[in-house]
Amino acid sequence: MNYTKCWLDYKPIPENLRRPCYYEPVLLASGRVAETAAEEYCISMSEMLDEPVEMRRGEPVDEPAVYLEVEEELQTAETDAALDRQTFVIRGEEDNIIITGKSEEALLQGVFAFTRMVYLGEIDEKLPFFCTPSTPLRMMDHWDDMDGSIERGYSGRSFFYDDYEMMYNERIEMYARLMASIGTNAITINNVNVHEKETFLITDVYLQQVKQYAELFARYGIRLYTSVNFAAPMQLGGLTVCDPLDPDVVAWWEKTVKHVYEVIPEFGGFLVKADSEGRPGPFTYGRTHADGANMLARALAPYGGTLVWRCFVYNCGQDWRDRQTDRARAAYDHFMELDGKFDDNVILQIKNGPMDFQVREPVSPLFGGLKKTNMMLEVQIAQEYTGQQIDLCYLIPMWKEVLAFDIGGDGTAVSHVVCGIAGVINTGDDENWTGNDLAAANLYGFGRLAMDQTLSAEQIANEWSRLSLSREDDVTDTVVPMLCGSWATYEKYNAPLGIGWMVTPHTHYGPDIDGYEYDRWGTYHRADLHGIGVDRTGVGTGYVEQYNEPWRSRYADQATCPEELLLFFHYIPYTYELKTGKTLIQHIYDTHFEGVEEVEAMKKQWEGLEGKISERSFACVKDRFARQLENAKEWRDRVNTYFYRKSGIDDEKGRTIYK
Ligand code: GCW
Repeated sequence: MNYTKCWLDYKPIPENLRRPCYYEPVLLASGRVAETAAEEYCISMSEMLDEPVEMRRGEPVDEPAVYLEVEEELQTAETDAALDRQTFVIRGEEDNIIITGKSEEALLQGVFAFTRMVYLGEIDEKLPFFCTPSTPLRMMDHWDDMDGSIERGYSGRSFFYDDYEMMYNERIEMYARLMASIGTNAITINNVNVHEKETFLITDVYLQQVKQYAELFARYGIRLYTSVNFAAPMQLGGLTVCDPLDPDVVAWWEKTVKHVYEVIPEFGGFLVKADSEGRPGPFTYGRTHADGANMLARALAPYGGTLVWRCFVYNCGQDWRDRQTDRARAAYDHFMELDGKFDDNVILQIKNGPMDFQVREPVSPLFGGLKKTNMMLEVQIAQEYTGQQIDLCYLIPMWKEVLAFDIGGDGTAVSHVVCGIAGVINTGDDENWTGNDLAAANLYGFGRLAMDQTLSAEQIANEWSRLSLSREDDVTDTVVPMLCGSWATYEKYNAPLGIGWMVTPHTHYGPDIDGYEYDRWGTYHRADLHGIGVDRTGVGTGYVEQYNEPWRSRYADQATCPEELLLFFHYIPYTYELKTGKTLIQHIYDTHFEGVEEVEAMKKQWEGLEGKISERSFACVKDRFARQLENAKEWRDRVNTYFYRKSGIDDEKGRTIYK
């Protein structure tokens, strides 16, 4: 086996955590997913109890037992039907434990929750345990291409594809288990940039292999989606247009979708990137994104399919001289006027921020604007701009901030307005799945947070560390604070105060302060000899006006704008005094020196774990920290030198800045 089991690598548990009932599981339900629940129970408990555990079926027994059951009539207070079906309960009854799901899928989630609690020694404290997931749709988006590469992948090659073939092996099965164990219920198996060969995924060229994946995923309660090429009718169907209102185009999609469902009745639906970064879309024909999305949604609707449509639509051919066009405005400007025009089975997938997965961005105002449209949040588990799984950057605190953000300005948080969360996944065929072992905490945490948004970032880090690295307190005590502080550290040595970018063009790892400054991507910092930042107030690009109050006014005023976003919203002189009493330039110098010191400290702490965790994990992360330190130094020195040269202002503390 050339891959690890991540957080499912259960070891024997101490005697005091064992109960007689664990040895006698009884399945009182039937069906494909219920069988998976039984299987998962036996795999995990056999490892924990260090002896084979076998499932009984059908009848209650006299001895203490763990019962796995499905009760469709289970009473809950949930009003959302999709969520209600996903509810499970784990409770003790005399010497028995009963895991009840409202559906087979919910039972499976109950079993994963139960085995985790057993391993973590939480049964006494947590039972009875009721769970209705925080959001109904919890999706992983793969940016895997069929040649075997992964766009923005930092942990090897695709384990789905090699040289335009779909692979099927034990690793794919392990993958399905890992995904289900953290609550995933939808997976998009190919990149949103759908290239030539991938366009055929929904045709007989690949459908039998896609079906194999779909059936595997279905056993784990997961629905399979594919990204589709909006121009497929032209590429595959020989049509001259892909105009969403053209009857031949409509008919082509209807026929294609019908066939997909004939082969794969449980197919989830499509994910679409249209009119974005060179992808085809409805704009070519003067149609709206609602026209495009609804056309596909109507083809899917008869079969219960869902159409997920991305809002990452902006002008990527901008002139840097143009100060009025603002990429940050684009999603809102394109989609607000379409509110209420999308069919019920369309979900708009909106990136957390208005730009592109930077280390710090405000929350996308679209979440506070759209009122009559289904929305889901898109975050990037893959660390494209946050260290590429070389640097440690635990993103759960960021995602929690986004979900909790009062986007309505009236107490309506992002979490209240979305019906799902999608994560651009960070896996590849590396032995440890995620390149850096610690990057798996983001994958695990994404799933856990999507299931239960009441969990804190610390709780999730703690669970992950104990499940994946070691149950010993000294490991947890080192790893949890390290994870939880790593986003702040990364931010310190990167682009300052929300301005973003400053990365090496195209690869996006390492600093290049002006790398995108004169480019076409709309990502400018506008630094000159006096100051830096983009004026997005009413006198600037007007972006602030997309927010509800109080944010609009708060962001518009330098005095009330949260300082971590100051340069995102304002052009600020280097001598401007921040709330800490430091000038902006001194803040830039200080944070960049501190960032490197913090990486040095993490590296040292990690080295103290030698012998306490697996040698493989230890060596992997040790190597990553060494590379992170190099990267952090490069950021520090380039950023500090750049701003020294622009401003001519010395560091108050006289530290080394290369002049
Ligand atoms: O962040 C950018 C990436 C592209 C990606 C795009 C998107 C899949 O650099 O690689 O394309 O976002 O989200 O569509």
